[in-house]
Amino acid sequence: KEFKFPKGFYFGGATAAYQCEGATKEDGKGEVIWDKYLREQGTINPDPACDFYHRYPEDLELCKEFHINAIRVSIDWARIFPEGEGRIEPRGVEYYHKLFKKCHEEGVEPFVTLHHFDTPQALQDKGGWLSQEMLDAFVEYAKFCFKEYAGEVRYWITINEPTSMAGQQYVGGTFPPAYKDQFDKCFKAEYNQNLVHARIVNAYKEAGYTGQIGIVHALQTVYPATDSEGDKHAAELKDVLENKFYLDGTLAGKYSKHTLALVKEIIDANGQQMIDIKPEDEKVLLKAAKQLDFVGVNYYFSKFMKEYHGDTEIIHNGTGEKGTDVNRMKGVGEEIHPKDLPATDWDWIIYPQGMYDQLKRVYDDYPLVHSIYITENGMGYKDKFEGEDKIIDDTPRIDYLKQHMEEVAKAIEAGIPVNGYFVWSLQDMFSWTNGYSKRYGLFYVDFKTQKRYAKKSAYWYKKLAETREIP
Ligand code: BGP
Repeated sequence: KEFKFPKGFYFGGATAAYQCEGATKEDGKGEVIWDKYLREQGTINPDPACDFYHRYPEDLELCKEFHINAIRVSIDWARIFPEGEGRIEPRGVEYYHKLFKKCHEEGVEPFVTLHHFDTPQALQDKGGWLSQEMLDAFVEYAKFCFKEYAGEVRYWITINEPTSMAGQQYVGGTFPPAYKDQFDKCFKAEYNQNLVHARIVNAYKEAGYTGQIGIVHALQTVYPATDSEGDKHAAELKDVLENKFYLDGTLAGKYSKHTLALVKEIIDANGQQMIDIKPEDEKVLLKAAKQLDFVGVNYYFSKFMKEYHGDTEIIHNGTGEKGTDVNRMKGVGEEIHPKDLPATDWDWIIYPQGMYDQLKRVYDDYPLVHSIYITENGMGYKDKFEGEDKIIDDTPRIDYLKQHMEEVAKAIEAGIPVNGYFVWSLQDMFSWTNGYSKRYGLFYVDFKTQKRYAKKSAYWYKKLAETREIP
């Protein structure tokens, strides 16, 4: 019998404020870390992106037409608090009211993220995730949004992919302020993100709102390259760095001894200072983990690890020139690319089974978890526009989505409570470290005219959402 996704399952499309809104200087919006960074880099212009700030009605109408019944959007903190705290900008507040209203008019449920990589610059200047002021300001901003948009937003997400944020800010050097090899600061930032997330969840629950609140993690499934003890250990270290420290903190509400031992091993190997774990903080974490309504899983690729003891060397493939990616970390291990596995042009290894394995691990290892959404999954591809009258053929993306959806179906059949799926991304927008040529959308955007064109994958997705069966 054909598998059918359950009734009420969300078939969504995902976006993020800074990647799609454009209008970075409009209506009193404050600066975020990317404004300064991208200006200094001189490569990617965040304006007008796909002009979602003005064109959201059209995109939401497309959602309806294609049976997409949910959308991930994020609030740009600096539209509401231009300095991150204190003064409120009413035009920013009003914009999101209009956006949510339109979502509901079109029957598209908004899943709203409070922080999707766009820290206000004023708070970064005070130390970003490492500063208490930023953490306190984040709680205030969250409380403001809960109250202001109560009744309009039923699904809240505290932070999008804290791991990408901390890892790329302090170790990889590809997110502003672009530090490298600072594993101690990376883990400290992660510790603070877990804690502030927990404070926000607790505040939401204390205030008695009836909606749901969750967090979104970027999870990469990590496998050892061979059966050797060294490779297995490298895989464990990588898993702690990328996944487990967050999963423990937010889903168990407690860091396991094993997790902390591996964190210490990574920090020690780099000659840095182990972070402090405070018992009073763990109380806050546990309280939040018990009340968390859902966890969002962003899954794109898996990693295969080899033992490595040299210095850290990270070369980011941000150009789409296949085979240029290098990632070996001191105290962790080296990523290898198994020859028999396909990869995208940006060297992201395509391994659908990693989706199932990851979902199973989240559900089996973290018993407090009772609801999961796939909050991002998709394929970066160099889509070609061949004329107004031709449908953009993105068959490799359809194959990717189909294979991953099959793994989601397998997970549901195995009793794992997956309640929705969001394609990254709804429409083409820019990619933080890769620019506008790395496209993910179901809808192609001509960035000059801002016209939208449904790709072949959009029609495939429509059929899926209509029939709840994988075409
Ligand atoms: C996630 C982010 C998204 C998005 C996506 C694709 O990490 O939450 O914002 O960008 O990945 O990644 P990239 O744009 O680097 O290809």
